[in-house]
Amino acid sequence: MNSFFKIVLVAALFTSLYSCQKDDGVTLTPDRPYGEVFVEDSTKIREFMDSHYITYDSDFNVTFTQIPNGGSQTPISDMNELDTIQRKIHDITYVIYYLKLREGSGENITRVDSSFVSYKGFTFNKTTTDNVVTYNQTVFDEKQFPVWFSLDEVIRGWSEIIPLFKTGTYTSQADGTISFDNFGAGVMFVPSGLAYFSTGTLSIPSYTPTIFTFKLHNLRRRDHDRDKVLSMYEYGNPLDTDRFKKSPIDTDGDGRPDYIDVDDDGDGVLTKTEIAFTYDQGGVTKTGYYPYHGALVDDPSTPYNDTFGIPRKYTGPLNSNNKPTPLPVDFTDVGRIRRHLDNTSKPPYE
Ligand SMILES: [Ca+2]
Ligand SMILES: [Ca+2]
Ligand SMILES: [Ca+2]
Ligand SMILES: [Ca+2]
Repeated sequence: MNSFFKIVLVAALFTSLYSCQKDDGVTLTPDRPYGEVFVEDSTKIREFMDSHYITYDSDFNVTFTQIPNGGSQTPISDMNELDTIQRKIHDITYVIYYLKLREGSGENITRVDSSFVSYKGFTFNKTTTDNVVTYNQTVFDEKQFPVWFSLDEVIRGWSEIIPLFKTGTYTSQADGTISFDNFGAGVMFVPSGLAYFSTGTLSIPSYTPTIFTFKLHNLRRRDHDRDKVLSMYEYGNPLDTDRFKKSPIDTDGDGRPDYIDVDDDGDGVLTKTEIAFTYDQGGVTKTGYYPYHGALVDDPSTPYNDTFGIPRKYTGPLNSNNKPTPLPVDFTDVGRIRRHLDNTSKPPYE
């Protein structure tokens, strides 16, 4: 992960810990209310968008320039590419502005994947002298060459905005370098409550909104708990397109969401055991794992059926012995509930 974000995260953790200590003789200023700071940040962000325009080159390197007196440039606030999302966090509804300069032609990234991004982050400061308003921009971090970091480990503004974009394409050049194209590219205007808030950093004052330009070059799906089910499928019901706006599901209610729980249904059997199957390969018994979704067509070169995904949970009606009546195992219905997410299922399943 990018060291900058790591440092910021660690700093945020320490701050929240220390702010709870009242009896060590140190007087600490309590954090300001999130709602009050958000109103203040929103005003600053809107003033910036009203007074600046952007230009960018073919590689989506963006420049922000203050509109001169009488200038006819289109302010950011009037751009067609400007959009907002709303998120209920900290008991208030945040409105986050962002520019979708290009969505990207590749895969959708989720907030539990790793992203390969280049970016630039800056703060801005407005001063008024003799009725003349001047803005200073201060770049606090920049990566011209992409770096990896996981979207569940960075500031909240990133976790919310980056998944609105897609990756692009890349081609290897003869000299060993890789060129990226058609990637998602944008700008986000992050209220401090979804970034560094009271903590700030060495170069970002407390309660200061930040602006990031970014390009999403590539992604890597993660399996946080290594239970053989990708985190993007464990976060919530994949049929629910809004699932990443909600809290992650916790099937067994032990306080540990499924994507970081090795035994999702809490039945004492590891998820990776529950989704394992064995097959014969040249007289040798091997172990495979059902993918969340099976393949569309069976690959004849593999000794197992590739169209199988994680089977349906065991849910027959109770028989006279109070045991579930066996049902045919279903590996393909997209609406099926996966057995590793079912806290009533017990092995054996079939
Ligand atoms: Ca997993
Ligand atoms: Ca759990
Ligand atoms: Ca899990
Ligand atoms: Ca289990």
